[in-house]
Amino acid sequence: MFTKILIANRGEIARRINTVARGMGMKTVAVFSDADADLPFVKEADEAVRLGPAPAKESYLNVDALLAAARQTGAQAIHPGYGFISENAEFARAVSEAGIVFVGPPPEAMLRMKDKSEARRLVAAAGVPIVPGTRDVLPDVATALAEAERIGYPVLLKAAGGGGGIGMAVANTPAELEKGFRACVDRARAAFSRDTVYLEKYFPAPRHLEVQILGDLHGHTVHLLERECSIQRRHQKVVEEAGSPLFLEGLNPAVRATLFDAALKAARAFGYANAGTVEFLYSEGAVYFIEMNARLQVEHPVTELTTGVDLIGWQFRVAANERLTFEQAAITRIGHALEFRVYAEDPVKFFPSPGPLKVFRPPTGDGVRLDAGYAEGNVVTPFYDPMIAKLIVSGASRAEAIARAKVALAEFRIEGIKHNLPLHQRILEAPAFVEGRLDTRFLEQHVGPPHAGSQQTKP
Ligand code: MV4
Repeated sequence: MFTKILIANRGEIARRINTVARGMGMKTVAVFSDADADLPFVKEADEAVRLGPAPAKESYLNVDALLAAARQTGAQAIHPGYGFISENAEFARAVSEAGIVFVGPPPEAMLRMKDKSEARRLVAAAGVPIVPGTRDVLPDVATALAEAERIGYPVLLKAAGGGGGIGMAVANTPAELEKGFRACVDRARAAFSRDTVYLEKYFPAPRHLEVQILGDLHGHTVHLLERECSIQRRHQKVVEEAGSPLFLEGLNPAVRATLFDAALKAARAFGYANAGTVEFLYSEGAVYFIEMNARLQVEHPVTELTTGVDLIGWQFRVAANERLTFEQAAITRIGHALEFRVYAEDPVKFFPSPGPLKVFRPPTGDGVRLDAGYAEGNVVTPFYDPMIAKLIVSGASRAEAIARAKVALAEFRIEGIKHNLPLHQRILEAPAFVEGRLDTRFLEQHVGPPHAGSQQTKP
Protein backbone atom coordinates (compact mmCIF):
# COMPACT_ATOMS: atom_id res chain seq x y z
CA MET A 1 0.00 0.00 0.00
CA PHE A 2 1.04 3.61 -0.49
CA THR A 3 2.65 5.38 2.46
CA LYS A 4 1.68 8.92 1.41
CA ILE A 5 -1.14 10.12 -0.82
CA LEU A 6 -2.34 13.50 -2.12
CA ILE A 7 -6.01 14.47 -2.12
CA ALA A 8 -6.76 16.60 -5.20
CA ASN A 9 -10.09 17.91 -3.99
CA ARG A 10 -11.78 19.97 -1.28
CA GLY A 11 -14.69 19.97 1.15
CA GLU A 12 -16.52 16.90 2.38
CA ILE A 13 -14.99 14.45 -0.09
CA ALA A 14 -11.45 15.56 0.78
CA ARG A 15 -12.26 14.90 4.46
CA ARG A 16 -13.68 11.43 3.69
CA ILE A 17 -10.67 10.45 1.61
CA ASN A 18 -8.39 11.76 4.36
CA THR A 19 -10.17 9.72 7.05
CA VAL A 20 -10.07 6.52 5.00
CA ALA A 21 -6.43 6.97 3.98
CA ARG A 22 -5.26 7.67 7.54
CA GLY A 23 -7.25 4.70 8.75
CA MET A 24 -5.27 2.56 6.31
CA GLY A 25 -2.00 3.87 7.72
CA MET A 26 -1.17 6.36 4.98
CA LYS A 27 0.09 9.92 5.43
CA THR A 28 -2.07 12.49 3.68
CA VAL A 29 -1.47 15.72 1.77
CA ALA A 30 -4.29 18.21 1.29
CA VAL A 31 -4.18 20.89 -1.39
CA PHE A 32 -6.17 24.08 -1.08
CA SER A 33 -7.02 27.40 -2.66
CA ASP A 34 -6.88 30.76 -0.92
CA ALA A 35 -10.67 30.57 -0.38
CA ASP A 36 -10.37 27.31 1.57
CA ALA A 37 -7.37 27.84 3.86
CA ASP A 38 -9.52 27.75 7.03
CA LEU A 39 -11.67 24.71 6.18
CA PRO A 40 -11.48 21.45 8.15
CA PHE A 41 -10.11 19.39 5.26
CA VAL A 42 -6.92 21.49 5.25
CA LYS A 43 -6.32 21.16 9.01
CA GLU A 44 -7.08 17.44 9.20
CA ALA A 45 -4.50 16.27 6.66
CA ASP A 46 -0.91 15.52 7.72
CA GLU A 47 0.36 18.20 5.34
CA ALA A 48 -1.27 20.91 3.24
CA VAL A 49 -0.03 22.67 0.11
CA ARG A 50 -1.46 25.91 -1.28
CA LEU A 51 -2.39 25.61 -4.97
CA GLY A 52 -3.27 29.20 -5.80
CA PRO A 53 -6.07 31.79 -5.83
CA ALA A 54 -9.72 30.92 -5.30
CA PRO A 55 -10.92 30.36 -8.89
CA ALA A 56 -10.90 26.62 -9.64
CA LYS A 57 -8.92 27.14 -12.86
CA GLU A 58 -6.07 28.56 -10.80
CA SER A 59 -6.28 25.97 -8.02
CA TYR A 60 -8.18 22.66 -8.09
CA LEU A 61 -8.08 22.47 -11.92
CA ASN A 62 -4.44 23.58 -12.12
CA VAL A 63 -2.69 20.41 -13.32
CA ASP A 64 0.82 21.83 -12.98
CA ALA A 65 0.21 23.01 -9.41
CA LEU A 66 -1.28 19.63 -8.46
CA LEU A 67 1.66 17.72 -9.91
CA ALA A 68 4.14 20.08 -8.27
CA ALA A 69 2.43 19.56 -4.90
CA ALA A 70 2.64 15.78 -5.30
CA ARG A 71 6.33 15.90 -6.30
CA GLN A 72 7.24 18.33 -3.56
CA THR A 73 5.63 16.22 -0.83
CA GLY A 74 6.66 12.83 -2.19
CA ALA A 75 3.07 11.58 -2.53
CA GLN A 76 2.94 8.23 -4.32
CA ALA A 77 -0.69 8.46 -5.39
CA ILE A 78 -3.32 11.13 -6.11
CA HIS A 79 -6.98 10.62 -5.25
CA PRO A 80 -9.09 13.01 -7.38
CA GLY A 81 -12.45 12.68 -5.56
CA TYR A 82 -15.33 13.79 -7.78
CA GLY A 83 -15.67 16.81 -10.08
CA PHE A 84 -12.59 18.98 -10.85
CA ILE A 85 -9.91 16.80 -12.54
CA SER A 86 -11.47 13.44 -11.58
CA GLU A 87 -12.59 12.47 -15.10
CA ASN A 88 -9.75 14.11 -16.99
CA ALA A 89 -7.85 11.38 -18.87
CA GLU A 90 -5.01 13.78 -19.74
CA PHE A 91 -4.52 14.51 -16.04
CA ALA A 92 -4.53 10.78 -15.23
CA ARG A 93 -1.87 10.25 -17.95
CA ALA A 94 0.25 13.16 -16.72
CA VAL A 95 0.12 11.77 -13.18
CA SER A 96 1.27 8.36 -14.28
CA GLU A 97 4.02 9.85 -16.49
CA ALA A 98 5.26 11.63 -13.37
CA GLY A 99 5.63 8.20 -11.75
CA ILE A 100 2.63 8.76 -9.49
CA VAL A 101 -0.46 6.50 -9.28
CA PHE A 102 -3.82 7.99 -10.29
CA VAL A 103 -6.48 6.53 -7.98
CA GLY A 104 -9.08 5.93 -10.66
CA PRO A 105 -9.71 4.05 -13.88
CA PRO A 106 -7.09 3.55 -16.62
CA PRO A 107 -6.98 6.66 -18.89
CA GLU A 108 -7.90 4.47 -21.89
CA ALA A 109 -11.18 3.49 -20.19
CA MET A 110 -11.89 7.16 -19.39
CA LEU A 111 -11.37 8.07 -23.05
CA ARG A 112 -13.69 5.27 -24.26
CA MET A 113 -16.62 6.66 -22.25
CA LYS A 114 -15.97 10.34 -22.84
CA ASP A 115 -17.78 10.59 -26.20
CA LYS A 116 -21.36 9.58 -25.32
CA SER A 117 -22.22 8.53 -28.89
CA GLU A 118 -19.13 6.30 -29.12
CA ALA A 119 -19.96 4.91 -25.69
CA ARG A 120 -23.46 3.96 -26.90
CA ARG A 121 -21.99 2.03 -29.86
CA LEU A 122 -19.43 0.29 -27.69
CA VAL A 123 -21.87 -0.94 -25.04
CA ALA A 124 -24.61 -1.82 -27.57
CA ALA A 125 -22.11 -4.11 -29.32
CA ALA A 126 -21.54 -5.79 -25.95
CA GLY A 127 -25.27 -6.52 -25.60
CA VAL A 128 -26.23 -3.63 -23.31
CA PRO A 129 -29.72 -2.13 -23.93
CA ILE A 130 -29.38 1.52 -24.97
CA VAL A 131 -32.05 4.20 -25.49
CA PRO A 132 -33.40 3.91 -29.07
CA GLY A 133 -31.57 6.56 -31.08
CA THR A 134 -28.92 7.28 -33.71
CA ARG A 135 -25.95 4.97 -34.19
CA ASP A 136 -23.69 7.88 -35.10
CA VAL A 137 -23.46 11.59 -34.47
CA LEU A 138 -25.52 13.70 -36.89
CA PRO A 139 -23.68 15.27 -39.88
CA ASP A 140 -26.51 17.72 -40.68
CA VAL A 141 -30.07 18.70 -39.88
CA ALA A 142 -31.50 16.65 -42.81
CA THR A 143 -30.06 13.48 -41.26
CA ALA A 144 -31.48 14.53 -37.90
CA LEU A 145 -34.97 14.94 -39.38
CA ALA A 146 -34.82 11.57 -41.18
CA GLU A 147 -33.56 9.79 -38.04
CA ALA A 148 -36.25 11.41 -35.88
CA GLU A 149 -38.96 10.02 -38.22
CA ARG A 150 -37.47 6.56 -37.74
CA ILE A 151 -37.16 6.90 -33.93
CA GLY A 152 -40.53 8.66 -33.48
CA TYR A 153 -41.17 11.99 -31.69
CA PRO A 154 -40.52 13.27 -29.08
CA VAL A 155 -36.75 13.02 -29.48
CA LEU A 156 -33.89 14.41 -27.42
CA LEU A 157 -30.76 16.00 -28.88
CA LYS A 158 -27.68 15.32 -26.79
CA ALA A 159 -24.13 16.62 -27.14
CA ALA A 160 -21.63 13.78 -27.60
CA GLY A 161 -19.16 15.70 -25.47
CA GLY A 162 -21.77 16.41 -22.79
CA GLY A 163 -23.15 14.23 -20.05
CA GLY A 164 -24.94 14.93 -16.83
CA GLY A 165 -27.75 16.62 -18.72
CA ILE A 166 -25.64 19.45 -20.17
CA GLY A 167 -26.51 20.56 -23.70
CA MET A 168 -29.75 18.59 -24.21
CA ALA A 169 -32.75 19.80 -26.23
CA VAL A 170 -36.18 18.16 -26.58
CA ALA A 171 -37.99 18.22 -29.94
CA ASN A 172 -41.66 17.32 -30.22
CA THR A 173 -41.94 18.15 -33.93
CA PRO A 174 -39.70 18.45 -37.02
CA ALA A 175 -39.90 22.25 -36.70
CA GLU A 176 -38.61 22.09 -33.12
CA LEU A 177 -35.86 19.72 -34.19
CA GLU A 178 -34.68 22.07 -36.96
CA LYS A 179 -34.51 24.91 -34.48
CA GLY A 180 -32.99 22.80 -31.70
CA PHE A 181 -30.30 21.28 -33.91
CA ARG A 182 -28.39 24.52 -34.57
CA ALA A 183 -28.80 25.68 -30.98
CA CYS A 184 -27.55 22.36 -29.65
CA VAL A 185 -24.52 22.29 -31.98
CA ASP A 186 -23.65 25.88 -31.08
CA ARG A 187 -23.96 25.20 -27.36
CA ALA A 188 -21.90 22.04 -27.66
CA ARG A 189 -19.17 23.92 -29.52
CA ALA A 190 -19.05 26.57 -26.81
CA ALA A 191 -19.13 24.13 -23.88
CA PHE A 192 -17.17 21.04 -24.95
CA SER A 193 -14.16 20.01 -26.96
CA ARG A 194 -16.48 18.58 -29.65
CA ASP A 195 -19.58 20.05 -31.33
CA THR A 196 -21.13 16.71 -32.38
CA VAL A 197 -24.70 15.81 -31.37
CA TYR A 198 -26.88 12.70 -31.58
CA LEU A 199 -30.53 11.80 -31.08
CA GLU A 200 -32.36 9.60 -28.61
CA LYS A 201 -36.00 8.80 -28.09
CA TYR A 202 -37.17 11.16 -25.33
CA PHE A 203 -38.66 9.69 -22.16
CA PRO A 204 -40.66 12.44 -20.43
CA ALA A 205 -40.59 11.02 -16.89
CA PRO A 206 -38.09 8.18 -16.46
CA ARG A 207 -36.56 6.94 -13.24
CA HIS A 208 -32.84 7.44 -12.93
CA LEU A 209 -31.12 4.29 -11.72
CA GLU A 210 -27.40 3.75 -11.43
CA VAL A 211 -25.21 0.77 -10.62
CA GLN A 212 -21.96 1.00 -8.64
CA ILE A 213 -19.06 -0.83 -10.25
CA LEU A 214 -15.78 -1.90 -8.67
CA GLY A 215 -13.06 -3.57 -10.69
CA ASP A 216 -9.43 -4.52 -10.03
CA LEU A 217 -6.49 -4.51 -12.45
CA HIS A 218 -6.58 -8.31 -12.70
CA GLY A 219 -9.85 -8.63 -14.62
CA HIS A 220 -12.17 -9.07 -11.62
CA THR A 221 -15.22 -6.77 -11.81
CA VAL A 222 -18.24 -6.75 -9.51
CA HIS A 223 -21.25 -4.48 -9.14
CA LEU A 224 -22.42 -3.16 -5.78
CA LEU A 225 -26.16 -3.00 -6.52
CA GLU A 226 -28.25 -0.03 -7.57
CA ARG A 227 -28.96 3.49 -6.38
CA GLU A 228 -32.12 5.45 -7.10
CA CYS A 229 -31.29 9.05 -8.10
CA SER A 230 -34.51 10.32 -9.67
CA ILE A 231 -35.01 13.22 -7.25
CA GLN A 232 -33.11 16.09 -8.81
CA ARG A 233 -33.57 19.66 -9.91
CA ARG A 234 -31.90 21.12 -12.98
CA HIS A 235 -29.59 18.10 -13.20
CA GLN A 236 -28.50 18.54 -9.62
CA LYS A 237 -29.32 15.51 -7.53
CA VAL A 238 -31.12 16.29 -4.27
CA VAL A 239 -31.92 12.93 -2.61
CA GLU A 240 -30.43 9.52 -3.47
CA GLU A 241 -31.12 6.12 -2.00
CA ALA A 242 -29.98 2.52 -1.94
CA GLY A 243 -31.81 0.51 -2.98
CA SER A 244 -34.38 1.69 -5.42
CA PRO A 245 -37.99 1.45 -4.22
CA LEU A 246 -38.60 -0.21 -7.59
CA PHE A 247 -36.93 -3.34 -6.25
CA LEU A 248 -37.96 -3.33 -2.59
CA GLU A 249 -39.31 -6.60 -1.18
CA GLY A 250 -38.25 -8.53 -4.26
CA LEU A 251 -40.23 -6.42 -6.74
CA ASN A 252 -39.34 -6.55 -10.45
CA PRO A 253 -36.62 -9.22 -10.16
CA ALA A 254 -36.20 -9.61 -13.93
CA VAL A 255 -35.66 -5.86 -14.45
CA ARG A 256 -33.12 -5.83 -11.64
CA ALA A 257 -31.22 -8.81 -13.07
CA THR A 258 -31.13 -7.12 -16.50
CA LEU A 259 -29.88 -3.88 -14.92
CA PHE A 260 -26.96 -5.56 -13.12
CA ASP A 261 -26.06 -7.70 -16.13
CA ALA A 262 -26.08 -4.59 -18.35
CA ALA A 263 -23.93 -2.63 -15.88
CA LEU A 264 -21.27 -5.36 -15.74
CA LYS A 265 -21.26 -5.76 -19.53
CA ALA A 266 -20.85 -1.99 -19.96
CA ALA A 267 -18.01 -1.77 -17.42
CA ARG A 268 -16.19 -4.68 -19.09
CA ALA A 269 -16.73 -3.18 -22.57
CA PHE A 270 -14.97 0.00 -21.40
CA GLY A 271 -12.11 -1.99 -19.86
CA TYR A 272 -13.04 -0.40 -16.55
CA ALA A 273 -11.13 -0.71 -13.28
CA ASN A 274 -11.48 1.05 -9.91
CA ALA A 275 -14.83 2.56 -8.80
CA GLY A 276 -17.30 3.77 -11.42
CA THR A 277 -21.00 4.12 -12.05
CA VAL A 278 -23.19 3.02 -14.93
CA GLU A 279 -26.26 5.25 -15.39
CA PHE A 280 -29.59 4.02 -16.73
CA LEU A 281 -33.04 5.34 -17.44
CA TYR A 282 -35.98 3.16 -16.44
CA SER A 283 -39.30 3.56 -18.21
CA GLU A 284 -42.30 1.22 -18.41
CA GLY A 285 -40.54 -1.92 -17.33
CA ALA A 286 -37.32 -1.49 -19.32
CA VAL A 287 -33.84 -0.17 -18.52
CA TYR A 288 -31.64 1.74 -20.97
CA PHE A 289 -27.95 2.63 -20.62
CA ILE A 290 -27.29 6.38 -20.88
CA GLU A 291 -23.67 6.88 -19.79
CA MET A 292 -20.89 5.67 -17.53
CA ASN A 293 -19.14 7.95 -15.03
CA ALA A 294 -15.45 7.38 -14.45
CA ARG A 295 -15.38 8.58 -10.85
CA LEU A 296 -16.43 7.96 -7.30
CA GLN A 297 -19.87 9.59 -7.10
CA VAL A 298 -21.13 12.06 -4.51
CA GLU A 299 -23.79 9.53 -3.45
CA HIS A 300 -21.41 6.57 -2.91
CA PRO A 301 -22.06 6.49 0.89
CA VAL A 302 -25.55 4.99 0.47
CA THR A 303 -23.90 2.07 -1.29
CA GLU A 304 -21.18 1.76 1.37
CA LEU A 305 -23.74 1.75 4.17
CA THR A 306 -25.97 -0.91 2.59
CA THR A 307 -23.31 -3.27 1.23
CA GLY A 308 -20.62 -2.88 3.89
CA VAL A 309 -18.00 -2.27 1.19
CA ASP A 310 -15.55 0.57 1.85
CA LEU A 311 -15.43 2.06 -1.66
CA ILE A 312 -12.65 4.59 -1.04
CA GLY A 313 -10.57 1.93 0.71
CA TRP A 314 -10.97 -0.35 -2.29
CA GLN A 315 -10.10 2.47 -4.66
CA PHE A 316 -6.72 2.70 -2.94
CA ARG A 317 -6.21 -1.08 -2.85
CA VAL A 318 -7.11 -1.50 -6.51
CA ALA A 319 -4.85 1.43 -7.48
CA ALA A 320 -2.03 -0.30 -5.56
CA ASN A 321 -2.62 -3.34 -7.81
CA GLU A 322 -4.30 -5.45 -5.12
CA ARG A 323 -7.03 -7.92 -6.04
CA LEU A 324 -10.65 -7.76 -5.00
CA THR A 325 -10.99 -10.38 -2.28
CA PHE A 326 -14.72 -10.94 -2.57
CA GLU A 327 -17.00 -12.41 -5.20
CA GLN A 328 -20.24 -11.04 -6.60
CA ALA A 329 -22.26 -13.54 -4.55
CA ALA A 330 -20.98 -11.90 -1.34
CA ILE A 331 -22.72 -8.62 -2.20
CA THR A 332 -26.19 -8.37 -0.72
CA ARG A 333 -28.00 -5.34 0.57
CA ILE A 334 -28.40 -4.91 4.31
CA GLY A 335 -31.03 -2.28 5.18
CA HIS A 336 -31.69 0.96 3.38
CA ALA A 337 -29.92 4.32 3.16
CA LEU A 338 -30.97 7.81 2.09
CA GLU A 339 -28.69 10.74 1.25
CA PHE A 340 -29.85 14.36 1.44
CA ARG A 341 -27.62 16.89 -0.24
CA VAL A 342 -27.49 20.07 1.79
CA TYR A 343 -27.00 23.06 -0.49
CA ALA A 344 -26.22 26.66 0.44
CA GLU A 345 -28.95 27.95 -1.85
CA ASP A 346 -31.91 30.27 -2.01
CA PRO A 347 -34.94 27.97 -1.52
CA VAL A 348 -37.09 29.96 -3.93
CA LYS A 349 -34.69 30.94 -6.71
CA PHE A 350 -32.34 27.93 -6.33
CA PHE A 351 -29.35 30.23 -6.65
CA PRO A 352 -26.22 29.59 -4.57
CA SER A 353 -26.35 31.48 -1.29
CA PRO A 354 -22.83 31.88 0.10
CA GLY A 355 -22.14 33.41 3.48
CA PRO A 356 -20.92 32.69 7.01
CA LEU A 357 -22.08 29.52 8.77
CA LYS A 358 -22.99 31.30 11.99
CA VAL A 359 -24.64 28.18 13.33
CA PHE A 360 -23.93 24.69 12.04
CA ARG A 361 -25.17 21.93 14.37
CA PRO A 362 -25.62 18.61 12.64
CA PRO A 363 -27.96 15.99 14.08
CA THR A 364 -26.76 12.80 15.75
CA GLY A 365 -28.51 9.50 16.43
CA ASP A 366 -28.72 5.89 15.33
CA GLY A 367 -28.11 5.53 11.61
CA VAL A 368 -27.28 9.21 11.17
CA ARG A 369 -24.04 10.24 9.47
CA LEU A 370 -23.02 13.68 8.33
CA ASP A 371 -20.33 14.26 5.72
CA ALA A 372 -19.73 18.00 5.84
CA GLY A 373 -17.07 20.16 4.23
CA TYR A 374 -17.56 22.96 6.75
CA ALA A 375 -17.79 23.57 10.47
CA GLU A 376 -19.57 26.29 12.45
CA GLY A 377 -17.78 29.59 11.90
CA ASN A 378 -16.53 28.73 8.39
CA VAL A 379 -17.55 30.83 5.41
CA VAL A 380 -19.19 29.35 2.32
CA THR A 381 -17.65 31.19 -0.65
CA PRO A 382 -19.15 31.56 -4.14
CA PHE A 383 -16.25 29.87 -5.95
CA TYR A 384 -17.29 26.21 -5.89
CA ASP A 385 -20.30 23.90 -5.84
CA PRO A 386 -22.86 25.07 -3.23
CA MET A 387 -23.18 21.60 -1.64
CA ILE A 388 -21.98 22.05 1.94
CA ALA A 389 -22.84 18.66 3.43
CA LYS A 390 -24.49 15.29 2.92
CA LEU A 391 -26.86 13.93 5.53
CA ILE A 392 -26.86 10.16 5.19
CA VAL A 393 -29.43 8.16 7.14
CA SER A 394 -29.71 4.39 7.22
CA GLY A 395 -32.11 1.93 8.80
CA ALA A 396 -33.13 -1.70 8.68
CA SER A 397 -35.91 -0.79 6.28
CA ARG A 398 -36.79 2.17 4.04
CA ALA A 399 -39.54 3.11 6.51
CA GLU A 400 -37.05 3.17 9.39
CA ALA A 401 -34.59 5.26 7.39
CA ILE A 402 -37.36 7.74 6.55
CA ALA A 403 -38.46 7.98 10.19
CA ARG A 404 -34.89 8.60 11.35
CA ALA A 405 -34.35 11.14 8.57
CA LYS A 406 -37.37 13.16 9.72
CA VAL A 407 -35.95 13.42 13.24
CA ALA A 408 -32.47 14.24 11.95
CA LEU A 409 -33.70 16.99 9.62
CA ALA A 410 -35.79 18.53 12.41
CA GLU A 411 -32.70 18.61 14.70
CA PHE A 412 -30.30 20.01 12.10
CA ARG A 413 -29.51 23.70 12.77
CA ILE A 414 -28.02 25.91 10.09
CA GLU A 415 -28.05 29.71 10.38
CA GLY A 416 -26.31 32.47 8.47
CA ILE A 417 -26.95 31.18 4.96
CA LYS A 418 -30.03 30.10 3.05
CA HIS A 419 -30.28 26.35 2.62
CA ASN A 420 -32.52 23.53 1.47
CA LEU A 421 -33.25 21.63 4.71
CA PRO A 422 -36.95 22.64 4.49
CA LEU A 423 -37.09 21.23 0.96
CA HIS A 424 -35.87 17.88 2.29
CA GLN A 425 -38.56 17.93 4.97
CA ARG A 426 -41.23 18.52 2.35
CA ILE A 427 -39.86 15.67 0.23
CA LEU A 428 -40.18 13.30 3.20
CA GLU A 429 -43.82 14.36 3.70
CA ALA A 430 -44.83 13.72 0.08
CA PRO A 431 -47.00 10.58 -0.23
CA ALA A 432 -45.35 9.76 -3.57
CA PHE A 433 -41.94 9.69 -1.81
CA VAL A 434 -43.17 7.51 1.03
CA GLU A 435 -44.72 5.14 -1.51
CA GLY A 436 -41.54 5.15 -3.59
CA ARG A 437 -43.26 6.49 -6.71
CA LEU A 438 -40.27 8.43 -8.05
CA ASP A 439 -39.26 9.81 -11.42
CA THR A 440 -37.25 12.77 -12.69
CA ARG A 441 -40.39 14.99 -12.47
CA PHE A 442 -40.92 14.20 -8.79
CA LEU A 443 -40.00 17.62 -7.35
CA GLU A 444 -42.06 19.71 -9.75
CA GLN A 445 -45.08 17.39 -9.43
CA HIS A 446 -45.11 16.46 -5.75
CA VAL A 447 -43.18 19.11 -3.82
CA GLY A 448 -44.47 22.65 -4.09
CA PRO A 449 -42.58 25.87 -3.51
CA PRO A 450 -41.67 26.74 0.08
CA HIS A 451 -44.40 28.16 2.31
CA ALA A 452 -44.67 31.92 2.15
CA GLY A 453 -43.98 32.14 5.88
CA SER A 454 -41.12 29.62 6.14
CA GLN A 455 -38.04 31.43 7.37
CA GLN A 456 -34.82 29.84 6.15
CA THR A 457 -32.35 32.06 7.86
CA LYS A 458 -32.35 34.12 10.99
CA PRO A 459 -31.24 37.74 10.91
C1 MV4 B 1 -32.71 11.43 -21.00
C2 MV4 B 1 -33.99 11.74 -20.50
C3 MV4 B 1 -35.08 11.33 -21.22
N1 MV4 B 1 -34.92 10.64 -22.36
N2 MV4 B 1 -32.59 10.75 -22.14
C4 MV4 B 1 -30.20 13.99 -17.87
C5 MV4 B 1 -28.88 13.66 -17.29
C6 MV4 B 1 -28.20 12.84 -18.31
N3 MV4 B 1 -27.25 11.93 -17.73
C7 MV4 B 1 -29.31 12.16 -19.01
N4 MV4 B 1 -30.50 12.88 -18.69
C8 MV4 B 1 -31.69 12.52 -19.24
N5 MV4 B 1 -31.60 11.79 -20.37
C9 MV4 B 1 -33.69 10.38 -22.80
N6 MV4 B 1 -33.55 9.73 -23.97
C10 MV4 B 1 -34.09 12.46 -19.32
C11 MV4 B 1 -32.94 12.84 -18.67
C12 MV4 B 1 -33.15 13.55 -17.45
C13 MV4 B 1 -32.67 13.10 -16.25
C14 MV4 B 1 -31.91 11.95 -16.15
C15 MV4 B 1 -31.44 11.52 -14.95
C16 MV4 B 1 -31.72 12.24 -13.80
C17 MV4 B 1 -32.45 13.37 -13.87
C18 MV4 B 1 -32.94 13.82 -15.11
C19 MV4 B 1 -33.70 14.98 -15.15
C20 MV4 B 1 -34.17 15.42 -16.34
C21 MV4 B 1 -33.89 14.73 -17.49
